[in-house]
Amino acid sequence: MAGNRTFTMIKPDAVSANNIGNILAMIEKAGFRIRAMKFTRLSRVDAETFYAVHKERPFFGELVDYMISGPIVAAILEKDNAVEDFRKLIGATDPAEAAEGTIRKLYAKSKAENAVHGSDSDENAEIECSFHFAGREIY
Ligand code: FUP
Repeated sequence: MAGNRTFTMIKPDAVSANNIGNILAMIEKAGFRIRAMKFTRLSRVDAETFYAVHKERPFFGELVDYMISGPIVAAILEKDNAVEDFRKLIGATDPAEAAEGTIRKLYAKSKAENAVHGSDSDENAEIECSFHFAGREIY
C-alpha cells in the first residue's frame, strides 16, 4: 500500500525568486497537508549526504554547489498516495519537459535549478523526512 507522507524542498532558485508562497499555495491546493516545515540553509556535508545516491554522476559537484548557494524550505507533506501525487504535481526533472500546470513548469529555471524536490519512493520519503526532522515533533 502506498504511504501517505513525502518530503519536499523548495530549492534556492525558487526561494530567491520569491516563490515560496506561490509553491506552498499550489501544494495546499492540491490537497497536501504540511506536517513539518523549516526555512534553513544546507551545509556542504548535508547536501552531499542528501544527494549521495548521485555522487558518481557528472553533475554532482554542481548540484551540491547549487543546493548550498542559498536558503531552502524543507517540509513533510501528508496526503493519500503522497509520493506519486507529489511527483505529478512537481512535473519532470527538466522544466522543458514538465507538463503544463506543474510546479516545475511554472517556477523552475532549468534542469539543475528546478525549484522543488520531491521524494521518489516511500522508502526515500522516510529517509529524507528523518534526515531533516529527526527528533522533532511532527504535528
Ligand atoms: P528528481 O527526482 O526529478 O529531482 O531528479 P533526479 O533525482 O534525477 O535528480 C536530482 C537532482 O539532480 C535534480 F533535482 C537536479 C539535478 N540534476 C542535474 O542537475 N542534472 C541532471 O542531468 C539530472 C539531475
